[in-house]
Amino acid sequence: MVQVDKPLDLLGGLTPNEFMKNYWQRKPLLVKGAFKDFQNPISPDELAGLSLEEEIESRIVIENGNTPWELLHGPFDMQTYHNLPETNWTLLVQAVDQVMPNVAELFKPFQFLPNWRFDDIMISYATEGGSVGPHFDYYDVFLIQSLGTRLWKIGPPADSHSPRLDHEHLRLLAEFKQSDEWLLEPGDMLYLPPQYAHYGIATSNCMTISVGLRAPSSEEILVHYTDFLSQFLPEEERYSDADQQAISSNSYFIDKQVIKRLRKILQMALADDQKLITWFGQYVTEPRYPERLIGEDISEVALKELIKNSAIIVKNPSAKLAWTEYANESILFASGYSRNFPKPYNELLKLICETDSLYEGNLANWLGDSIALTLLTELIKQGTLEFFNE
Ligand SMILES: [Mn+2]
Repeated sequence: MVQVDKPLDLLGGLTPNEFMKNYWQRKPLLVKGAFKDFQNPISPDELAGLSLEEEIESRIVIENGNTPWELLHGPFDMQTYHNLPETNWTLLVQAVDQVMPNVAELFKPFQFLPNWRFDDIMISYATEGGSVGPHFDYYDVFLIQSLGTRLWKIGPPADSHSPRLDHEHLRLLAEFKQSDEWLLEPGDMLYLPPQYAHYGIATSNCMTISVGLRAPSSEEILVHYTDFLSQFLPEEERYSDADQQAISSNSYFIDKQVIKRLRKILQMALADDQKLITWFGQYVTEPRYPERLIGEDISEVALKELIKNSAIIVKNPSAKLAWTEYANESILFASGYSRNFPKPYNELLKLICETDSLYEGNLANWLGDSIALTLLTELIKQGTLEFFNE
């Protein structure tokens, strides 16, 4: 349980309630000393090491490269690092939470937010002067300073009409109007709502951890949901106009009745909340790197035996889970799939989503239950859950 009316150092003494009411999605919040005695979870060398790996998404931005704000895409090799200038470049590594459990721990202080809203933890290392330029993002972010110092210049919200520098990949603002300026030291945190212009400049070699959120765009929602719905729509369901009157003139004219008939089709299609929640849960639990969910073939009998012999089951760090209730049922979403259960299984669904590990102790009530055992087996086969190897 999160105590939502208890002041937190993380939020500069605000309670989660106050933060949500006054800052969330509204305005930036600087918190000096958000993390007391902050331990940097990853060294610059380790971060650079990750950027050499094939399956890890990384970028380097060089302010004065072959082009202004030159963007390089990983994986990199040692030669890349040898060729970099002394200063004014930044390395950015995506989804570090999925490969370093101690980085994934940084989601935990933010449990007062809906879990599905979290995307990934991106970590950047910048040499002195390093920056990715003045820009804005469409997502909320908590920027935690983990090493060295970075000066953050903040501007008013920008949008798709704001003038931008001509850059193929970076949303760089052509005009940056500064309204605030803050120097972040290790353990400090800056919360930025979507669209706020920001310009972070390393004032020494520094690292910043970005706990990033996501929010699907209206375009994404409409395109993906209607695509999901299409599987339930038979061909015979179509525009029909038995009430059409014979036309005496203006046969080329599209009259208002047509819009009414079209709207009715759309309203009928969009009225089903069960389909909407099912699509949404599947959509937001789709893994970013599905190839990392390996899955293991196992029988229910064998699984039960292993658990009784003290096997520990953990979530694959690339998997995503969520659950909900609809009408008389509960729904578990696991890495893009969903399955319905009778409501007495809520406790099990909650346990699977929330706990760090499943073992004989916390599964005791469920090991004799065939539905529960089938579910656990399926999640292991699918790769959302896996055996913990010490
Ligand atoms: Mn940004």
